[in-house]
Amino acid sequence: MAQVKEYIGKIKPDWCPGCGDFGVLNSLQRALAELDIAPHNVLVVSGIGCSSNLPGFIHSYGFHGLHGRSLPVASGAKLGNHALTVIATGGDGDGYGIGVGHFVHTCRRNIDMTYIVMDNQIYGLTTGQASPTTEKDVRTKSTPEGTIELALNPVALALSCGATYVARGFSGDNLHLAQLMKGAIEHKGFALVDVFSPCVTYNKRNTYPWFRERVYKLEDDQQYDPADFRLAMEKAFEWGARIPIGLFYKVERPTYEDEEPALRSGIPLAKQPLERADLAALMEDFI
Ligand SMILES: Cc1ncc(C[n+]2csc(CCOP(=O)(O)OP(=O)(O)O)c2C)c(N)n1
Ligand code: SF4
Repeated sequence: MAQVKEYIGKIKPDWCPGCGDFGVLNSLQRALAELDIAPHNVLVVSGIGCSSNLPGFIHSYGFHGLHGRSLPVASGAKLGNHALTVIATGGDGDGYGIGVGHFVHTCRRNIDMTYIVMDNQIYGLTTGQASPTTEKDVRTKSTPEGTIELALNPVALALSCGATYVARGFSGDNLHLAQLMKGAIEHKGFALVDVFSPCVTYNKRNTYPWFRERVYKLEDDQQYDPADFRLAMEKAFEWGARIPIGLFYKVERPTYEDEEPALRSGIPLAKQPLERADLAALMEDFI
């Protein structure tokens, strides 16, 4: 097994002291070390936000792109070299707001990669506006009289769009979160790990104590079956005095890479010889 220190980047995180994203970074480093995936075989891709700075703090390949665009970049990289372990990271504003269209389509494509969303229910980087997961009626800088819109439900959305591994963790429980991430990375297909990752500076509602009072682990109920789609959907909507974390759903289904003709040989595109496509035959077929 590799050492966690092998995945520590040269740049120290500049997150506010106590930010939940520290726990997410530590859990990801632990998961990669336990899986013994060498840093040069890992690519971490993000958009924009406090959370999206994560690729700069981990020792691996990294790409810090545009707001909301981590998933198309990650998908392109994965299809270009599907031997890589590709992990997209970011915030709830990045992934469930501006990037939500990409999220929907990446779920249904079932590309074999992991998406970790540091869900702090606020825009942190831009100093405290409401995000898609801010609960209804919550007052923020951009909603001084309370949010009018309903909060988006990331777990239910991922389930309904075809994601094949859907989990939720809490950055106040790093060991549990690391296990969920390990499962996501090992899973063959698109995996979402939504993480309650408190913004200690701008979200004074969804704090560590607020979550500690409410979260419970799905796996503590031995009857819970992560292969049961309906049950997963039911649990996705449980929110209030008790909020479930853990593995909601896991199913095996062919990945995009399995079904893409150009990858049938199993050889990554990046390593295939360049050949001219037979355009005449294609035109004959379609025009
Ligand atoms: C196209 C575009 N629109 C808006 C912004 C401004 N912006 C930067 S980060 C951000 C939201 C960050 O929130 P989130 O993704 O939840 O990440 P956090 O900072 O909370 O980790 C916004 C609106 C931008 N950079 N680009
Ligand atoms: S503003 Fe919030 S999300 Fe951003 S680093 Fe500080 S605590 Fe974390």
